[in-house]
Amino acid sequence: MKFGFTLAALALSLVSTASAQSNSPTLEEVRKNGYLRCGVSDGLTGFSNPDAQGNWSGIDVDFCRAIAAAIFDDPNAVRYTSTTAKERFTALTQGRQFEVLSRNTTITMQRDVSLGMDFVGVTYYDGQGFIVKNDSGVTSVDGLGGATICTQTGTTTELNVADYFGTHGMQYQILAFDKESEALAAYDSGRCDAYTTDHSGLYAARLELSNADDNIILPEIISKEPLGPAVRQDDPAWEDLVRWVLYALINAEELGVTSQNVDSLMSAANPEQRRLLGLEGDFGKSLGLTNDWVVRIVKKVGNYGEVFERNVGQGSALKIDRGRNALWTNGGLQYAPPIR
Ligand SMILES: N[C@@H](CCC(=O)N[C@@H](CS)C(=O)NCC(=O)O)C(=O)O
Repeated sequence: MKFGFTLAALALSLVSTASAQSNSPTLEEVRKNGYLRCGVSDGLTGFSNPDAQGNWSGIDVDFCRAIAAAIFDDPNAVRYTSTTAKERFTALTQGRQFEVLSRNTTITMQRDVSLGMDFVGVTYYDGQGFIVKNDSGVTSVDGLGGATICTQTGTTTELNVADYFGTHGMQYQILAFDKESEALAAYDSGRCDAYTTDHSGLYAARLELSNADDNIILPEIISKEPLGPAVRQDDPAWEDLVRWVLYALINAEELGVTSQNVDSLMSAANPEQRRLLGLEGDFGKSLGLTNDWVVRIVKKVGNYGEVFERNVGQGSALKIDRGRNALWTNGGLQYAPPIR
């Protein structure tokens, strides 16, 4: 009897410790290192871009900051590694250079199924577009027959051009570069008639050109580019953690929880808010975190809407509309399963 009681008391005390024991080797390694390693781009405004002091910002960066906030209560406990479009997947899988790839990466079947990694969800619904010079007189993609088009190696962008021009019986020539800066410089100097990439990337690219106003983004979107973070396939508990950080950001926006009001919601009566904020249930602990994991994320990084507006929306130089990235409750596609 006594032994049984002691065991029960021990079990109870284990359950009530600050954060549950994790069954994720990746989380254990991240904790031991004291920081998350995050694979990002070479520099893409709005997504992952370093300033002159080497401080990174962008949606993709904020996603890693949110994971670090959940684990360490410190969004700055992240080390960033730049990786090219071509090398990003092997850097994650074979190279094990980082625990999360958060680099404007399109989810495709081949990438998900054949490369030893899994995507956790969509951080940004994008599609491919084109930018051309005003004085070319081109106003739609139909006018690009026979054009030379600049883009980047190892991207879906290259493949979509082949599909689109092929199916529309249009001639074209691709000039592909390893780095975005090289592709853009080639377009800027007139070596190419058009530059093509994810539509969001065109907004960023336009700002880098010698005279932004001399260029227009064509109206057509020729592909689906659902962009999302990826992790290695060998640690399902880590994958769950990373996936639920994304869902937490989206759910926080849907439930009206912001960096500004999260403190005042700690006495909320709404059961959905209570579960999100760890006031009820053991959802954080089920991920190997503390139950206030979402409070940590939202306080330090904000909810999905705040992250979007700050980096690519009205609070940024890009001024991209929410469009498809609005919440499903506002006619968009952003939708996260419930915390319950
Ligand atoms: N989403 C596409 C394109 C990704 C891509 O590499 N885009 C370029 C142009 S927006 C880029 O990230 N450039 C910045 C860099 O290479 O660091 C993919 O996953 O293949």
